[in-house]
Amino acid sequence: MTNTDLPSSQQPFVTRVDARRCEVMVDGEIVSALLRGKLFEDIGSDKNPVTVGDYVDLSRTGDDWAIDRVHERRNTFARRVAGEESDRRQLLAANIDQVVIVNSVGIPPFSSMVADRILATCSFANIPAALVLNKADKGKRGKMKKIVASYDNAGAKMIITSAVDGTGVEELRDLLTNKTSVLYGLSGVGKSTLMNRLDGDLEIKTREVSGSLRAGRHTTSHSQWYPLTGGGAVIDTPGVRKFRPFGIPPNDLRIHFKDLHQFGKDCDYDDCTHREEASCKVLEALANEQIAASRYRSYVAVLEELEEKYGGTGRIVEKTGPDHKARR
Ligand SMILES: Nc1nc2c(ncn2[C@@H]2O[C@H](COP(=O)(O)OP(=O)(O)O)[C@@H](O)[C@H]2O)c(=O)[nH]1
Ligand SMILES: [Mg+2]
Ligand SMILES: [Zn+2]
Repeated sequence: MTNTDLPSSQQPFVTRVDARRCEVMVDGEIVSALLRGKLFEDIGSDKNPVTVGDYVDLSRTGDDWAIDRVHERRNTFARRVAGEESDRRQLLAANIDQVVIVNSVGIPPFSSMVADRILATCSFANIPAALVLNKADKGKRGKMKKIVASYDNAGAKMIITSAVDGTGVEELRDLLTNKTSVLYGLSGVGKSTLMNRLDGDLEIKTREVSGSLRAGRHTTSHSQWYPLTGGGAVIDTPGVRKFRPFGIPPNDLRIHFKDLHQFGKDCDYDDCTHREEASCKVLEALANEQIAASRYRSYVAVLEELEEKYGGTGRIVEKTGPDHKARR
């Protein structure tokens, strides 16, 4: 992508969302804007009508700005809402170039379950994904090698970093420059430290951007857009341990575990779920250690979760939100 695709200074876009208010970048300045009630009328299965990265139309009511319309989205990064509202989709970001999943090999320990759920979600949403293994200064070599090997054919670039000794920081900067990236990772993996190491201005910028608008509010529970000095932007999202994919029909999950699918496409049954089926090529590859056991476990866990949600493997009962039509 080129610089011209970055958020233009003309079209306002959302940099942060709260319950009934947003922060919107308008000609290089952040303004606070209300969400008009009508935005909530046609949101389908979505929990939230507006997300970070959305391009919006604004209007003024007295001294206040309000969002009238959300432009058609190029893509969405989303998860299933937890608990009672689990039939709904929670948008985390829109119009992004990639998702960077940040993990730690120190404390907290690496979680393949978190990474794998997001990788499948990104594949489904057609968004490139990369994996960062941070705190390499604390990781054991053998353990890190094993993690890297388990993602060999999973369809994501992997970068090993340390915000302490600077390992991989240049490579990470290259990955992020001139793109809009979602940073996803559990609290404590080192996202903020990495960003500040990568971009010395970022801390100052975030403080500038926050100003009085955000006084007294918690920043950790919301997605937040930050510009990078070298071009591009990152969207910091609060990581949850149980990231539930939304909208993937159980039967389609197979193709979103790319390393499994490499073998699974040759299974005897087109709809092989790779569990008990006879002469299943995935089970064979698993036995031959051509597929990481952790990846297979993640696949089965997500598949069972989706089957429970959909009432079986084949039935499709939910639709994704109204992404593909512009809202009026
Ligand atoms: N040893 C080590 N500690 C790190 C590294 N990166 C971050 N930390 C520490 O991990 C803790 C959490 O970092 P923070 O950036 O707040 O994590 P976030 O919640 O993902 O934003 C802090 O105490 C950091 O100093 C790293 O590469 N190595
Ligand atoms: Mg942080
Ligand atoms: Zn199979």
